[in-house]
Amino acid sequence: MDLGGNRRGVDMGPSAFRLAGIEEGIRSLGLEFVDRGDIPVQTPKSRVPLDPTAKFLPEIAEACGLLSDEVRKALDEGHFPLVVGGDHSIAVGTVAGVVEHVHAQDGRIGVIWFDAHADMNTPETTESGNVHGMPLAAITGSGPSALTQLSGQVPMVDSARVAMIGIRDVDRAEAESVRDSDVACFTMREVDERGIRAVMEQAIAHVTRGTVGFHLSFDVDGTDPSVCPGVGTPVEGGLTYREAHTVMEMAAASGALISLELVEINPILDTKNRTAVAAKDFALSALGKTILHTIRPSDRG
Ligand code: EXY
Ligand code: MN
Ligand code: MN
Ligand code: MN
Repeated sequence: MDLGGNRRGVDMGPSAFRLAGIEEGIRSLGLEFVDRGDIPVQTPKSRVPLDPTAKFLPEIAEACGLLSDEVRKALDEGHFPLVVGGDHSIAVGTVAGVVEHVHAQDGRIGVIWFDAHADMNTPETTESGNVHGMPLAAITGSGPSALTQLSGQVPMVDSARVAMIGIRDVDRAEAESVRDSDVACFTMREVDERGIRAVMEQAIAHVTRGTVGFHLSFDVDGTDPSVCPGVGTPVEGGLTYREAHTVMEMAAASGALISLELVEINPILDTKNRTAVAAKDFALSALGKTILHTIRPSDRG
């Protein structure tokens, strides 16, 4: 879902992901696959947004409401929701659906936010007015009201149970919001210094403390643009292909991954569907495909 927030094209992300072979990949893991189709997104009546501080918010909120119902239904039916965007603003819908399902059993969830960006702007702090820079603020209760009310719970997720990984591009006012929140923010500097395994170990411990599990919101622009070039807001110096797989493999191995979304795949900015193919491979790692399935790690010293 991309309502012209920053670049056209992410609306084709789901098609590119299907073309990348996600169904075959999932079936090759011996898992069932149900394609629940695309969420209809209203085309704005005008390309000029009503509110320049939260562009196309009514259309985004409506689509997130539909997405939330679909995600909750999938979980109620015992399925694992794999959501593909589409703009990162869809995360409000995905998380709302997961929260509604889990709250029905008195549970709480954590969130791992894999991204180059903090996505914690609000209409008051944004420099672009693009809602894809606001979803985590909405999810933790400080974003645009039309989004925070989605699940009827404000905040949907306790910011103390959120961990961001890959952060390297945060706006000035937004950085204050991140600092003032209880979100655990693992920037690329920490990945460089401590390694992705140590960061992911701490992130998983953080988001599973007192929760029934976690949602993984994977913005493909968290990887380096050389890995996923087809994104609307690329930022140099991201995670490598193997580091991204490590994140996914550790999420799978944790046994606490409740749901996954992959967002910001933009085929018109891509070459040879590379970004959707990489996203498909990351998704399969999150669903349990690791090299361990085929060989044992060398335990020789
Ligand atoms: N912080 C910038 C803004 O709010 O416009 C850039 C946000 C990019 C968001 C992409 C989806 O991760
Ligand atoms: Mn976007
Ligand atoms: Mn994002
Ligand atoms: Mn991003």
